[in-house]
Amino acid sequence: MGVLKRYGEHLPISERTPLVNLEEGSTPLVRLDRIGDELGIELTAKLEGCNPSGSFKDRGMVLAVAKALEDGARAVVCASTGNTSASAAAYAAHVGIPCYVLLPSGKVALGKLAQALIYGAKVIAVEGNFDRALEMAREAAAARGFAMVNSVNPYRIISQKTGAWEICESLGRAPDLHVIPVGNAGNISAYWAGYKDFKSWGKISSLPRMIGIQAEGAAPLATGKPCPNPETIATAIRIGNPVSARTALIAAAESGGQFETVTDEEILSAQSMLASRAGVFAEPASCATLAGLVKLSHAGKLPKGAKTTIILTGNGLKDPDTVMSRVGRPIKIGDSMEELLEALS
Ligand code: AN7
Repeated sequence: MGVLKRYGEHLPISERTPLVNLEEGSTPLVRLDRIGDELGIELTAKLEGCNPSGSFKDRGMVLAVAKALEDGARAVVCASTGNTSASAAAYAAHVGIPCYVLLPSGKVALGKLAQALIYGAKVIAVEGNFDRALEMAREAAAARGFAMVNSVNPYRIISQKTGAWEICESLGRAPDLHVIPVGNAGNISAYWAGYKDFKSWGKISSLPRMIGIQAEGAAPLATGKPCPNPETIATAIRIGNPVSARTALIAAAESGGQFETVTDEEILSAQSMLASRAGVFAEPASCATLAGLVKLSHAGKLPKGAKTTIILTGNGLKDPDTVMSRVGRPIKIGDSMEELLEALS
């Protein structure tokens, strides 16, 4: 069941809203016991890479596109570090309206670019970073009367709250620590709002501490300083001027949480750890969460036994390049059993 159906009563939909559905949401919440034991916490991961376009963006995009249709929009437009464009293109294709996406040229993972193109979006590579592309997309939306489907669109954030609701329903409570990668800062804002909803509806009694992880080279919230030239291997979160900075800072402050930075090296090492010790392959931005936990653990700042949920926002298959440049190669053999048995030893 897609999120509009599963959570329709809590979302701003009317009889006139088309119930767009790619069966997004209802993603697995997986226990990662081997890694959790090592860190001394009870660790679960929300596998948002299991969404139809392979990232959490689908949760919000489904409502944004449904509302665009309801409002009679002729097309949708977005700027993106990759996943928003893949998601927008998928939903636009599903409902049959044009999609225009602006990408920072040369800085989008291969799988995401392939997705936007195969779904049939018009893809425009901007010689500039994401922050500039977003400004241009907003102006273009206004100039052409297209629906803007970045997270400046309030429906995106509202519908992304469903992730928090699902976690609470799976755990029967909220986690103690909610750890999430932060780029444009919409998702951390959405999750915090979602947890607060569930508390105000009497469905949970405690709220998690919100821990936002940024890449060291793109960390305006963690450092409190503007970041005009963001740079990180985790291209999804290569963002210097987050649109939802204010609500993200409030989420961390209200919840007793914090922002933390991790280096590209720590991100890649966490990606390997997740894959090889949990069987979970997530894209670099998502792995910033585990990198952050490892860092906090080394600093002795991880409460023993804390129920901790990391949001693995995107599928590892979206970005094979960062993996292939550092893993081993297959062992090449001929077609003899002798060579095979030798290779197996
Ligand atoms: C895998 O696609 O901004 O803090 O344009 O793709 O809500 O921005 C993607 C962001 C984390 C950060 N993990 O979420 C885009 C885009 C992954 C992401 C984030 C993104 P926000």
